[in-house]
Amino acid sequence: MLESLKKQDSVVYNLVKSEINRQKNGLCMIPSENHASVAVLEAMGTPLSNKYSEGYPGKRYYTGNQFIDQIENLAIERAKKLFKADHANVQPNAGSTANQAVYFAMLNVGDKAMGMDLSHGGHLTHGSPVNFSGKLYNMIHYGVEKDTERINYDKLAELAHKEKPKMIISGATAYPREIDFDKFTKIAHEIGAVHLADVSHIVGLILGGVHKDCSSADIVMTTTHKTLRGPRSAIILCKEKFAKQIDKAVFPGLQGGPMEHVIAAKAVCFEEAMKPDFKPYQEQIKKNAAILAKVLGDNGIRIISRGTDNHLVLIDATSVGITGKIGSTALEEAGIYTNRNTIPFETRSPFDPSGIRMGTPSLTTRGMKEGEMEQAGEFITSVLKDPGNADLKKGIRKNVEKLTVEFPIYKEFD
Ligand code: DSN
Repeated sequence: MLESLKKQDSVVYNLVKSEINRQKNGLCMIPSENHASVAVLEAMGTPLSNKYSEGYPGKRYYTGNQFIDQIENLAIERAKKLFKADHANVQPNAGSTANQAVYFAMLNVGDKAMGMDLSHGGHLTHGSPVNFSGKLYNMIHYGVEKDTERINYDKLAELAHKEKPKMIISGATAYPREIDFDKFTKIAHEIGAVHLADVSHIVGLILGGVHKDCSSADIVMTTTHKTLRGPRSAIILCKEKFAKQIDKAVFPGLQGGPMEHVIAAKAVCFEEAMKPDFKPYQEQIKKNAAILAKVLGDNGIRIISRGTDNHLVLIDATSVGITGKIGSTALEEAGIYTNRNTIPFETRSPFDPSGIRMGTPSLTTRGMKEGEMEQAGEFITSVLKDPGNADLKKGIRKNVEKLTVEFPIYKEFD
């Protein structure tokens, strides 16, 4: 693979190759990342990228869409089957644009909606003041309890009944605990609100049956590249009564020509998620995260909410006397990729917060299991306890590389 690129543009080729090697030789532990299959990558690298297809299958504004229509219909049908959904829109380019489309469909500018606070684990698009969601809508926030660092559903219900938002958004990007989507639906419906479940992070776990289901939500949005292990993109699923509004909001409301090469790759990943090996993969992601949390916790690092129910572990780096930035930078130098993150009731700045977020989807894709997670946990602990020690980081980097050799990602790119 990549032979033509190599011949024609060695500058881009060399950079692409360096990135492939970085992924190969390191431990990619950013919980929102994964290694998609070669079939997914191949679908994206096709001449489908050349085609304009504004509109929807059977109702395009351009000719020549007979095969594109079949591809998009296939993606729609597979998404509906996989999620047991009434309706699927597979055109959103990213999670943010998908959430924009849902807001555009369901709310008027200035309307009240409710989402999880960013610093408690929510997403930028769930109402952060620096994001379109916080600028255009009247967003109120729920968070986690100070002692348990978990959502308190009674308090959430109380807030919803008091504020009466038109839409309640569930879902998070840095919440290590299970989310009870049925409780969100019940609370939303009690006040006549719509429940949007943003399941981007945990979608694979839900489909694999190792996380509570989200099908009671009126609208479900998910990115496709995290635990679902597809292309970098998103979809929206909804009850039939919202289908027209959602479709109109995506196109012509927000987007122009859909990226049909990515839609083809989404169709491929939906099929992969229906295969028998998907469930054991998701089970292993969760087991791996639990072991990682245990090793780090046993080594004296404070784990937010004292553990994890999903694919991610959020640690308080200040518990070992450093910041999230110092810790994640030191880990990067040792070949371990994580991200600095705020923790609930954060006292530091988002640029150099207290926390570090890490997860297991990518390592599990490589075939790593409990034993390797124990090793990773020990590597991480040594670096975080002595982040300025260059020799130590060099040594850990060597050990990381040794470990990764046993768990290759893509032989096609070697
Ligand atoms: N930026 C993604 C994450 O890392 O969780 C969410 O959009």
